[in-house]
Amino acid sequence: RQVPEGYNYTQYHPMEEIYQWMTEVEESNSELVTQHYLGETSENQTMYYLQISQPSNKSKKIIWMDCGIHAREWISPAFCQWFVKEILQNYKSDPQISRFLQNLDLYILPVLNVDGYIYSWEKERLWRKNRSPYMNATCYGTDLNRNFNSSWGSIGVSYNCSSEIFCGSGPESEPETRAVAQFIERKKEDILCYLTMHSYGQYILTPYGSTTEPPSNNEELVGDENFGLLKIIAKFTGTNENAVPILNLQMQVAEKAATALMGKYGTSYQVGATSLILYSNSGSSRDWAHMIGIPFSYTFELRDKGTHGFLLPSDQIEPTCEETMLAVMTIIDYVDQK
Ligand code: ING
Ligand code: ZN
Repeated sequence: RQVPEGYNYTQYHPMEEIYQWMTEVEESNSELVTQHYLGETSENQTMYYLQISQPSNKSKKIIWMDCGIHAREWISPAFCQWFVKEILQNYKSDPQISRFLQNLDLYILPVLNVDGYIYSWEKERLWRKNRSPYMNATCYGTDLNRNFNSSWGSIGVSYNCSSEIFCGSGPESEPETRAVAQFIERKKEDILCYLTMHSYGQYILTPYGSTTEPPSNNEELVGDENFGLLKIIAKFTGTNENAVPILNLQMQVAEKAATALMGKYGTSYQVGATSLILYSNSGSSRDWAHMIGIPFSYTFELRDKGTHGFLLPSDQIEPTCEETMLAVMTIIDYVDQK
């Protein structure tokens, strides 16, 4: 059964159709899906997220996934939609999905940067930022992935509003950033994992991007009693910070995810801390999410490695989403088992 009826998941869709899709997904799966208001963009568009929850009295943990923080990375919203479709089509028959839905709720924001996404469809295909005006509207757009309150403005950013990596006038200066940050902050005790989907480059990136310091060590990551297995790993890691990048739990889980992904079509992903394997940047949502205490936080850079770059042909949507699904399921499964 296609959900909703007739929707083509192997094409890119303009914002209007994605709005429509969200409404129809909710209508056709009202037992599982709720569409919620998240906030408003700088051009007064509405940001919605989908909550996928199986009814239960049990209190559940949360997996958060956002797509489309950067306008031109069209494969990212396509993946969020694919992910929702896969869950809805398979939750009854797939034991892995039905198991984790007993413990976890999924929160999915299909398009974070709505204004930018619309602009990339209508005006400038390679637009990246949001569309907020600066300097008496002489330049437009903040890089929302430089606008979070994690070492804001310190490295890998520009203060020039015409730059692609303009970090805004201050941490959370943009309404889109504030909408996400306020929501995550309110729910953070329950969020096990923060996933943010980008393209391109084929990476799974772990915190941090703003410093080469390792993320919270395994003992901190472990946190509570349920993380028993992880405690054993932590014992071996000890408190030696130099050992953390290799034995860090987030890294290990990401490696497992990359291996699962590769199993599908042989696509190779590199795993590591942003600041160590790429370059440093501050104000990213992934760093911020981990900084405020979310134990697992990842940036995905989906296909490809530069042949098509942001213009990934639509005939690659299906294989990209299929393989990425395996990686994401690996991560969810792991944080569920803890
Ligand atoms: N990449 C992300 C960006 O915000 C990133 C993540 C940061 C990658 C720093 C590498 C280095 O720039 C994309 N493609 O948006
Ligand atoms: Zn991006």
